[in-house]
Amino acid sequence: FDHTKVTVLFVLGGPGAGKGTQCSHLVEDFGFCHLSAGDLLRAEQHREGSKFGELIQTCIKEGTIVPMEVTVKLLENAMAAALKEGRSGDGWADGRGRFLIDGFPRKMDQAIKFDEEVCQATMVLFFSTTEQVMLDRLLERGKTSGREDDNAESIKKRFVTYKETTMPVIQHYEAVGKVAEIDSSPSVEEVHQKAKAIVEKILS
Ligand code: UP5
Ligand code: MG
Repeated sequence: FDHTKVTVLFVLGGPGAGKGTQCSHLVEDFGFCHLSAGDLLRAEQHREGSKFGELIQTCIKEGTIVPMEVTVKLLENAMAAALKEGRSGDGWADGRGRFLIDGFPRKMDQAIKFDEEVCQATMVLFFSTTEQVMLDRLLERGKTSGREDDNAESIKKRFVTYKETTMPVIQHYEAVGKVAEIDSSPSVEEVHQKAKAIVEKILS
């Protein structure tokens, strides 16, 4: 696809910060195509014939990062498919699209590869809150989510990876003025209103 015709916002934040929830609202507001790297990996994990099923399962349970080639390819394919099938955001046509890429890049090598091979993101929406808030949300969700990583042991490991590996990515984008930080501790609706105002500005 024509990489100059797409607008990409990365959506980052710790495990359970509310990335997916806020993305759904922003899709309604602005007609983004929402792609969650974690969701794409989980779909690939369960796809019949996938070579990566076991690898992905282990990484997700251990809270480590799946090798970037796998994730970047899945994202690129999903973007291409969305553009081709006209799912690249409401009212978008002729190869244009706007994407919310959720939970990615969470390691520096992914950021560099995506920059070079796919396109440069316009901004990073950074949903931040405390570990306690994230823990409470994930344990609550874990009662019904069926996610293999929504348990106390995996959550602890996800927090470590987030701090050691993903925070440097956020700092990298901060240094080039591309981070909009949003406190995601308040209610879903409050966070949504703040996020909406920020995205309005970015797109204008
Ligand atoms: N909730 C949300 N907002 C709330 C609010 N304001 N007030 C009260 N409750 C709120 O929300 C989590 C829960 O909190 C929900 O129950 C929600 O209702 C409630 P959600 O919106 O799902 O949060 P999100 O930030 O999306 O949490 P998620 O668990 O999806 O984040 P992770 O970043 O941990 O998970 P992801 O799916 O992105 O990645 C999973 C794993 O995949 C990673 O650990 C890694 O192993 C692997 N991965 C890679 O290897 N590479 C990648 O590039 C990406 C992922
Ligand atoms: Mg999510």
